[in-house]
Amino acid sequence: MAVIETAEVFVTSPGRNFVTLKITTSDGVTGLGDATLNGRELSVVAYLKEHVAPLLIGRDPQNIEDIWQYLYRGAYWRRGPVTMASIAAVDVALWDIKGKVAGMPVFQLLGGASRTGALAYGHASGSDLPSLFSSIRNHLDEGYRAIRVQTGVPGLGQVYGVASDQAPGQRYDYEPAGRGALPKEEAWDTRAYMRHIPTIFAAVREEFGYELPLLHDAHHRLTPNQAGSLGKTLEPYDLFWLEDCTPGENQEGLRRVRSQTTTPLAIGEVFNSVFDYQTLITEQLIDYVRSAVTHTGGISGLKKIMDFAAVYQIKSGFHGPTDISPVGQAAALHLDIAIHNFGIQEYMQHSEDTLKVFKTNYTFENGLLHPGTAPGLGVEYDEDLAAGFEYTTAYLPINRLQLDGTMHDW
Ligand code: CS2
Ligand code: MG
Repeated sequence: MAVIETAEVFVTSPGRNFVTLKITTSDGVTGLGDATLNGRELSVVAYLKEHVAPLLIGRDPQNIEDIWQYLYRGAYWRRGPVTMASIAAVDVALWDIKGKVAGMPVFQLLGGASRTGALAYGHASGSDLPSLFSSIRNHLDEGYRAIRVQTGVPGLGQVYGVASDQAPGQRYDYEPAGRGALPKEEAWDTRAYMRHIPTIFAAVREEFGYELPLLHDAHHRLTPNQAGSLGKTLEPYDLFWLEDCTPGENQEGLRRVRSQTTTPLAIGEVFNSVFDYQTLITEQLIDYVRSAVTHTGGISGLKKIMDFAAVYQIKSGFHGPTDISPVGQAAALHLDIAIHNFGIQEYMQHSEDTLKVFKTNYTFENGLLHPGTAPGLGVEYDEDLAAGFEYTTAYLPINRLQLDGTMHDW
């Protein structure tokens, strides 16, 4: 019987910071897992190196569920982003190994393909309408069939999620502009935002028609009452979803939103376990689960959440920004293809440097993503190349009210 021989942790920064776990068996089979926690990367490195890797050596890599439970229940300290990203990395690496040993892509082990490809959405943004329209056109030219729309707000400076001076055809990625010892500070005004956003969606529908699925991310900035009101105002523009309208950890708050609007809701990119969703799912307060494989205990953790959600007709909309590595993105795609209650997959596209370090097999054709049919996850990690991209601290921005500098959700 092959056993786990080594569990190594790599940190690299080919455009963004990534943490990768590589498990090797005594038969020489390797598996990769993504453990990237944006802005808090090294905490997961320490958790994995100090407290997880030593526990894995000598275990049977085939027993994915038992190892998951061993790390989850065995730690005593449950849940939390650091713990769940660490468990996710182990879980995904073991699925990769199982696929390679079986000679099958991971989605086959999850029950096979339920669809030919996963509908993807891209990020269009612009500080004003002309730049937003050109960004939407660029995405349509690239083949996207669903588009997230973010814009600047008059009177505010840089707003997270909006490219400032994006040249035509250039992809938007937040973090490369955000390196440094301290997080960047942005200013916020909720009333200005709420007045502005409906005018943007009216203009986009007028220009691009009603066929194109449109999404929008409110980044946790609203109260339930404000979110209900915005959702109601946006109803004529037929959004695919309104994302993170409130800080979702107060699950009961979504009752208020839900009772006011039929605009579909997506929540969960900062969640890490099924318990974060319990009320949201059982009371059908959301329409889409936004979690990432990388932050929710891996394929095993997220699959359980999705099976629970399926009972309540809630679908997936997995988190896929560029701070999830191509390993995490590939893992999401295998799940997307396999589960019945797939909804949509976020796809921001990694930089060229990232894709040199992580060689992927997934494809994007006609607006649909496919994980490919290579055994396992279908991603290879170039350790030598990765070593040349040194880690530098990079934080997400923080948000303060423009009026008086009070810290605000974003
Ligand atoms: C965003 C992300 O993709 C999204 O919907 O909310 O850009 C998110 O802010 C980052 O992934 C945080 O690490
Ligand atoms: Mg988001």
